[in-house]
Amino acid sequence: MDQKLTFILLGHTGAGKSASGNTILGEVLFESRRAFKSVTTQISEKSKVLYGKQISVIDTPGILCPGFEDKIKTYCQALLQSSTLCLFLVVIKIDRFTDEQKNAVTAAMRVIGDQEVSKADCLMLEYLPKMFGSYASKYSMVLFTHADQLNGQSLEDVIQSNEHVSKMVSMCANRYCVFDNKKRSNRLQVRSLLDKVDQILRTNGGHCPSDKLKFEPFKNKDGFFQTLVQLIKWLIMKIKELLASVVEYGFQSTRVIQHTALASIGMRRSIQSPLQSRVSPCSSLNVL
Ligand SMILES: Nc1nc2c(ncn2[C@@H]2O[C@H](COP(=O)(O)OP(=O)(O)O)[C@@H](O)[C@H]2O)c(=O)[nH]1
Ligand SMILES: [Mg+2]
Repeated sequence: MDQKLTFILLGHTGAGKSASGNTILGEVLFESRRAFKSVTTQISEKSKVLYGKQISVIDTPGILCPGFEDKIKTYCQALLQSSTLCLFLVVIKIDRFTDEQKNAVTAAMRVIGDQEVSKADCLMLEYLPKMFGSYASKYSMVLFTHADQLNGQSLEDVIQSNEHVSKMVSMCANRYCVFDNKKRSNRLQVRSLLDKVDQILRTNGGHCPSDKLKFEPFKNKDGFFQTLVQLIKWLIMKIKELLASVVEYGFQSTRVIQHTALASIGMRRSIQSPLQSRVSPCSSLNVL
């Protein structure tokens, strides 16, 4: 069986974390109901074998519940230290994106992020890139819930309609999934989530993020070869990471150049008189 995979659900109270945990595992294992305060009051883990994979889901209380952000962060850090392959799902209800939702997403990013930024510093999502560390950008995904409330709108439109949500999605390398938790029996939504996880693992070398190269003194020939294989795998993973960041850098630079070019064309147009703007670019060469 493949390596165990652990999903950690993070987000605001009522976002649909527990319901999504139940959808992933295909049965009601977490308590989920409508309430003003968090129904989930403890961090809890449930596991199951799904499609030949050992899957664990960690459900958390609403991240804005007093004291919970720090508890969840400590829990996640301990989990990462144990070399568990973890994937963070930032759960967002398809709804009006309120300030509270924004703060909950920001808090989730503080939990995932590996840079120390004070809470005061990152009350707004503008600060997210600063704290969104390499781990977070590789092993996190946005999970939208309440797909049944899309009312014919496309999810892409919903994402684009809010700059914070679209920023959030792009920080997760445009990885997102959507669940209708009222249709738990629709396993296609879970298959689609697992497919995206496979993509992440392929891109990031299928390694646990906290995977550190550990060298044991080799006692025999087998030990030597095992270490050699481990070293080669580690090198391949690092090369893939490097290539991925070069591609990402190239993509970002192209976008910046495009934007700058478009902006300068726009500026030139706006300072030209309407008469001038009708003159073809070649005519100015003719004058010269
Ligand atoms: N219609 C609909 N309701 C949902 C969906 N996901 C969750 N809910 C409901 O939203 C409420 C809060 O869900 P819950 O999982 O307890 O949220 P949590 O606080 O984030 O764990 C419950 O009444 C769920 O039945 C969904 O996809 N569609
Ligand atoms: Mg819950």
